[in-house]
Amino acid sequence: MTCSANCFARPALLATVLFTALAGAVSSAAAQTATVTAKDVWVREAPAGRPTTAVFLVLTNSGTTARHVVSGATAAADTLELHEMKRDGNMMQMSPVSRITVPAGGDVTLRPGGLHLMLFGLRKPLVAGDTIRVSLTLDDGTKLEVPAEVRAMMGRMP
Ligand SMILES: [Cu+2]
Repeated sequence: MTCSANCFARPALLATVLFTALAGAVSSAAAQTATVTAKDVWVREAPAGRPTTAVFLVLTNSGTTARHVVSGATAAADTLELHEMKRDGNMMQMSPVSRITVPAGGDVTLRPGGLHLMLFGLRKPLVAGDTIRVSLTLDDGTKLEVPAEVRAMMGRMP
């Protein structure tokens, strides 16, 4: 099924509100310890004039409860969205997702052609070798602050 960004907007918002309410109710008991860590964090370089790019990383959950990335931000761009890329017939199409799950005792890899963090409204060119800081918010309210190394990536989108 083909789906534009619009189909995601309302259910995603509702899910976020419900989930936030639930998380608030249980947060005092549940998640006092950060169990999710990030590694291999990088962002595709973006020359002057290019308004978007994407961040890739591996998230590992050492806990016994699945955790979900629900939002993110970076000073390097106006907006950060959680995205996935899927094959739709012969086309690769990307769309926003409301959250990215990090399974209990497991990991999830954000990579070109799959899940990624999409940056919109880049505030300056990103040059290979530079570092930007990315903040991710989990469903239990914890935040993950990680440096992302700017790397060149030829030929592939995003
Ligand atoms: Cu994207």
